[in-house]
Amino acid sequence: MNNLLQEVENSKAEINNFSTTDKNPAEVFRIQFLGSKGLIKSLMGEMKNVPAENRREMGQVLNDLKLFAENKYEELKKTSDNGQETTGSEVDLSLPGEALPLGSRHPISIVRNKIISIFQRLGFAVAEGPEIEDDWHNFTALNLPENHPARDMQDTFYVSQNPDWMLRTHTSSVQVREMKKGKLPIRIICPGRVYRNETISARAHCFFHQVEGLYIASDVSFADLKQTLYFFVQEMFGNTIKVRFRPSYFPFTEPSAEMDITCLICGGTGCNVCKHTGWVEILGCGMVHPKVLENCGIDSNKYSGFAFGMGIERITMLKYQIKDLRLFSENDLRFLKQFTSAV
Ligand code: 2NL
Repeated sequence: MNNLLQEVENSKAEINNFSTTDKNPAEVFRIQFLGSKGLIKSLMGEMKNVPAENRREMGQVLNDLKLFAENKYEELKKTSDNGQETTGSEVDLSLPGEALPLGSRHPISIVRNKIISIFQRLGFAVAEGPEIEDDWHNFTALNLPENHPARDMQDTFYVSQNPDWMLRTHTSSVQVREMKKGKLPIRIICPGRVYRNETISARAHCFFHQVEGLYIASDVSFADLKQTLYFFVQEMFGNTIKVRFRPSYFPFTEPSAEMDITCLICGGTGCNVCKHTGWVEILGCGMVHPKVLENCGIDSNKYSGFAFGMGIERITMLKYQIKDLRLFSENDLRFLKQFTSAV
C-alpha cells in the first residue's frame, strides 16, 4: 500500500515534469501515461494487491492521478495545435499587433500623377520608353544639330560600351518612338526620368523628371496648343491663374515659346520667387518642326502638331514652395513626411 502511494507520488512528479523533443508531445504523453499499456493502467492493475479496507481510499488516489494526467494531456494538445513550443499562457494572442508605419507618395510622384490625370481627361495617353537611348532617337531625329551643346560629353552621360548610347536627356525620344510606329493621330504624354551632366546645386541636378506632351493630327494649330496648356495650368494651380507666352527657340519646334504663369506666391505683384516680375516660367512648347515629322516618317504637308516639355521638379517646387531641388533625392524623412496624406 505504502509502495503504491510512493509510486503515485513519483508518477505525479513525472507527469508534471514531462518533456519531449518529439514533434507531437501530446501523443507521446498519452501513450506513456494514459494508453492501454501506460503507467496509469499498470498502477490500476496493482489495486488487486491493496487490502480490501484501503481499496476505496486507494481508488480515489488513482482516480485523482488519472484526472491530473488527463488535464496535462489536454494542455499539451492545445499547445501542439498552435504549433508553438511555449504554453498558451506565455503569449497573449489577444494583444493588438504593432502598427505598421504608414508610407506616403513622394512629392514628385504626387505632382506627376496629377499632371497625368489632367491630360488624360483631355484624351492624352501615357507612353513610356527606355532610359538608355541611341543618338538617333535622342538627338538626330529631333533636329538637334551636330554642334549642339547638348551633344557634348560635358552635357550628356554617354554609355562607355557604345559611343552611340547615352542616358536620355529628355523624354522626347519616347515621342520619336511613338511617331515612328506610324499610327496617327497621336495624343500622348511621356513622363519619366532624364539625365544631364550638370553640377549639382539647389537648382540643378544630374537627373530630373519630365513630362513631355505631343499632339499630332491634321490641322493642329498654335491656338490648340495655347488652349490645351491654359486648361492644364488652371486645373493644376487654380482658375485665377494667368498665362503668357514668350517667343523662344528649340531645334525641334518652330515657332517655339516659353509659357509663364502669374507668380503663385505674390499673385503677380512681385516677390523674391518671381524676381519681382510677377511671372514664373513653367514650360517650353512649340509647333513640331516639319523636319522632325519627316524624320519620323510623317508627311508634314498633311499633318501638324504641337509639343511641350516641363520639369516635374520645377512644378513641384512652385506648388509646394520648396527652395532646394536636392531635397527630392536625399530621402530625408523629415522632408518626405510632410507630404503624407490621410489616404
Ligand atoms: C523644356 C522644353 C520642350 C518639346 C519639349 C518636343 C518633342 C518632340 C517634337 C518636338 Cl518629339 N518637341 N518636345 C518641345 C518644346 C519644348 O521642352 O523646357 N523642357 C523641360
